[in-house]
Amino acid sequence: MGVGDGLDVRQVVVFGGGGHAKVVIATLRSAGYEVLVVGDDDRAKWGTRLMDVQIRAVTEAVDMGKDVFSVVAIGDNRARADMVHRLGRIRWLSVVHPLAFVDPTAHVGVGTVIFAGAVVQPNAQLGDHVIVNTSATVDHDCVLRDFVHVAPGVHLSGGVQIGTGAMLGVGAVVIPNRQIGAWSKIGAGGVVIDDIDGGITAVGVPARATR
Ligand code: JB2
Repeated sequence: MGVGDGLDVRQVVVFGGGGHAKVVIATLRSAGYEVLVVGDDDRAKWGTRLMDVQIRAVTEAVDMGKDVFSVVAIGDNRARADMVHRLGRIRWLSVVHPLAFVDPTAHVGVGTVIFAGAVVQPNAQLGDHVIVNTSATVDHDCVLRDFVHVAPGVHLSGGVQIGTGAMLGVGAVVIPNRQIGAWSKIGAGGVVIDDIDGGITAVGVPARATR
């Protein structure tokens, strides 16, 4: 995780103050972190609280967080990537819920969050700012590039490769060794049995591209 001088390793700033941030905050707390502040662009939320944490403007949260770690907690992959790029040089934290299992041989990138009930098997490689949502499973040798989101209950068989920014909806399933291209979306409950190109939406059983 990279600990610098004067850095408080148990405090975290969260960017994004919606539903996904609630689960990120709960996960951080379960893992023993304290959330200092939430940064959000929505003025209507400034001064309100999320899970008992004050929401402030993003610039203020950046200021408050300069000596601690941060996580971007926005579920939408493009919006999360935009926020990460906008914030620039920040110390990103990755967090694993204590009730998730991540094999020690798996790689977990910075800013990545792994929620309760998730399982990440040997030699899986998770990039930066990935979301492995509640009870999703990522089997051996899977590769998930940066900004991927696998929603609750997704099951990835061994050797699956997911391109940057791709999104798999709730309960989607991918059979072994298939590839899903960057920024594609798989609809909830979709079953992927063929490779999926980048930038498309595929739905159904088996998952097929929508027009
Ligand atoms: O560029 C942006 C952006 N910048 C800041 N796009 C979007 N969509 N939101 C942005 N935000 C802030 O992130 C918004 O001001 C808002 O406070 C928050 C997004 O909150 P919302 O509740 O709309 O979405 P979410 O990402 O927290 O949760 C969604 O994704 C989760 C994975 C929901 O669909 C959840 O149900 C889901 N579990």
